[in-house]
Amino acid sequence: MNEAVQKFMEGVAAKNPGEKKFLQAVQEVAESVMPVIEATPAYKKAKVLERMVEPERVIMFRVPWVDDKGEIQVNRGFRVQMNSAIGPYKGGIRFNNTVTLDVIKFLGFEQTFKNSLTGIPMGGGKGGSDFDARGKSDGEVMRFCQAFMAELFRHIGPNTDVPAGDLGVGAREIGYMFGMYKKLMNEFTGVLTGKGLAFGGSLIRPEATGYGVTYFADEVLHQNGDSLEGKTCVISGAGNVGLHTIEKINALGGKVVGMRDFEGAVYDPDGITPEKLAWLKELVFKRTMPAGPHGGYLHHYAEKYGAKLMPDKKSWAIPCDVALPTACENELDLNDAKELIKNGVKYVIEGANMPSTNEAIEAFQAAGVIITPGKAANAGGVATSGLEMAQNAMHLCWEAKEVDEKLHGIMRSIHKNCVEHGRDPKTGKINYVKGANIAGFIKVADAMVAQGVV
Ligand code: 2IT
Repeated sequence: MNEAVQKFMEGVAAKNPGEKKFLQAVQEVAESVMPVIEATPAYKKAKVLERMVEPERVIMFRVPWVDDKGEIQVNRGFRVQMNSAIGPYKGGIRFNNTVTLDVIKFLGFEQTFKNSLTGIPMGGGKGGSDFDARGKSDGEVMRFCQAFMAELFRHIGPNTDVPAGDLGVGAREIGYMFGMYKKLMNEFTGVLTGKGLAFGGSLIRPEATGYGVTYFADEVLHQNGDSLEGKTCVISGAGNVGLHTIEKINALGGKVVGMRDFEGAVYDPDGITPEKLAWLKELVFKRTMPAGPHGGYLHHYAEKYGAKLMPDKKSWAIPCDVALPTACENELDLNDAKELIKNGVKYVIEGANMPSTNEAIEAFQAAGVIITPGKAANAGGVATSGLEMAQNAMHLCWEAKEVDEKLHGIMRSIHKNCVEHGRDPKTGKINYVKGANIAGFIKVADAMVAQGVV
């Protein structure tokens, strides 16, 4: 770590004790942007990075609700409004038992740079709760969402802060939260994205993150004179991002042979074909349908299609050309990186937020493996949320083709931006981590300088 970064990180660590994930996210960005700050007196004088690591506002609240047995449950709610320099706060809501203030702060920090990269005017924010929908009835999920919104509604709005989904928050949860917001405010506005199509949602929003990840992968491979055609790919989380990534990889001629859920990995050397994927989507998405528990888990897939079940294994044990982490932060550590490198991986395209540890990133880069960060590669989700906001503001709906083309164009432009800011002038090699951080940073920093000390 260079001296300026080290000094800066000591200050951030002292102010945010124990917030390991937030510090990890900040360090990765600080290492990339410190040289830019040192070379730009206006950024240095305005203390842009010192301000960026301090959320504009943190809201933490009690969420009491009554379960099916009549017992009172108490969860904790969060909304971190990180940075509004370039637009209203924008970012998802995560419902998962791993959610803490540290997690929401790291996600809000990442979101600020990601949203900047999309080119759409959106600031950074993130929210969530330690509530976990697994094992809860539909009525319980609804009552929890209503209780969560009964506090959150006073802090958000279509021009203030526009939440969306993340882990554990899909169409069902967004619907219940939107209903409560509308009731409390007596106002029908695009205050959330990822809404149902019948009430202001955008076509392609459910598919957008996974499609965007694949469009980005396609650009990266082309930049290297390569293509997805015939490539062996492995994802991790088989959720909304993962399943739509498989769909688009199939469409572009690649083959996905591995994925995982919390029970372990599944290896299907023949590939998850469009037919198998259709069945798998039913299995996974039925789990979050209203009216009771349905659906199943990956072991059902393994049983049905004769794939190899690898209990307690990560998908990184499966040999591949392209690895696409699509689950959650720090799901790919140094040991996983070593195994992937040993097995000949060429590209790591991050579909999740901060899935690789900083040590894993260093190992990939040292081995000449191209790694592209989530804040660039998975930005298609929030970009399409931005397109949903635009449609809501105009009170109209675009056709799927139009949204998809816009998404594709945005992913191309993010890639171009990463290449421009990540290319080493001496070797010509592209460091996508550096490129994404610098490109995302400059826009926010310029806006902060222009707006004075606020
Ligand atoms: O991590 C992300 O970019 C999201 N969860 C989507 C955020 C959004 O506002 O669509």
